[in-house]
Amino acid sequence: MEVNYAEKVLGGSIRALSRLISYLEDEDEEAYAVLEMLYPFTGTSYIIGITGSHGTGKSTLTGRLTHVIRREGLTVGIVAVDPSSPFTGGALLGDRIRMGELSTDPGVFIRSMATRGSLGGLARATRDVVKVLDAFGKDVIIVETVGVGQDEVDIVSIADSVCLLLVPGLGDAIQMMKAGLMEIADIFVVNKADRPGADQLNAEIRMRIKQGEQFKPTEWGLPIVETIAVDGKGIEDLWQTIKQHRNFLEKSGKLIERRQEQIGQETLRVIHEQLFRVIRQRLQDSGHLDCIGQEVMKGKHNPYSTAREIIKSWLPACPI
Ligand SMILES: Nc1nc2c(ncn2[C@@H]2O[C@H](COP(=O)(O)OP(=O)(O)O)[C@@H](O)[C@H]2O)c(=O)[nH]1
Ligand SMILES: [Mg+2]
Repeated sequence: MEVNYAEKVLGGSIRALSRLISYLEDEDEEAYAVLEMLYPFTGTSYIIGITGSHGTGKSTLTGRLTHVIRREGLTVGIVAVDPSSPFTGGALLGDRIRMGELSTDPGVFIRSMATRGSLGGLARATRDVVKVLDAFGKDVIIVETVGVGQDEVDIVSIADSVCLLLVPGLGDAIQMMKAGLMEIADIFVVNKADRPGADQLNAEIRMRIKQGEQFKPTEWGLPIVETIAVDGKGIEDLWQTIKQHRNFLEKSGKLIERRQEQIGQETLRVIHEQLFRVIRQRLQDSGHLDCIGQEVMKGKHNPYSTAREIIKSWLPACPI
């Protein structure tokens, strides 16, 4: 990476932007240095999380929402995360086709991301790409992610407003409650409202919100928006609701609070990643890693005591 990517990205080069993102996806050390240079230029984008089970209409809705936002003259960055789709998988292609008309709009930048090699790699890459798009100057960034099961992308740690999509007839609400996902929503979206059962789902969510309030009172009313994403119905409503949420966060000081918390968590994650990387490297280089198994098999140690000793040798002050 001999050219100055930071300067080019800040200058509006889409080519440099795409390349930098690829380097970040590959966990390139130099790309991280560029990210650091870009950091002072971040913080101005508004970040929307669109989450929900597979097939609930997230991509369709993201496309429609982008159209509505573009009509106001705002620029949009889209990061579509699908851990289940391989690099060239069908879902990726599907997203591209559905969002096809948007891809010719210079005010829209779309990036689809799939599973990366290392554990947590996708989560890190997603956050990094959002930061780069922020520095690039996108007014709004939409992150689409499957929020069910072992999803490694924690959308709450990325987004300012989280929209949770539910659809009638799937028993989805129950599933979401079990997964603790209802708690992360700022806005509930009942998509596929053209299907039977939308009213029932609406009532279920309302009940759930009421129950939740007993434990955690919230000043934000947790609105429910009904949409038919395929027809573009309710999307304008959704955008207005997102703007109201933004307004609420800004006026109450909660936007700053939320972002400060995210920065704290992000710093912890970087410490975790870097410490792990350094220790792994040293253990591999010194050949120590190969010996650990032998030692444990001989009955001298166990992985827990070994880990403790290693950490202690690195951080003598560490109380473990
Ligand atoms: N009937 C109906 N189908 C929809 C609606 N929104 C999306 N779909 C369809 O649901 C399927 C999955 O949509 P997609 O956007 O790929 O969902 P994702 O997996 O959550 O991104 C597609 O066939 C869409 O055309 C809707 O409001 N009503
Ligand atoms: Mg999708």
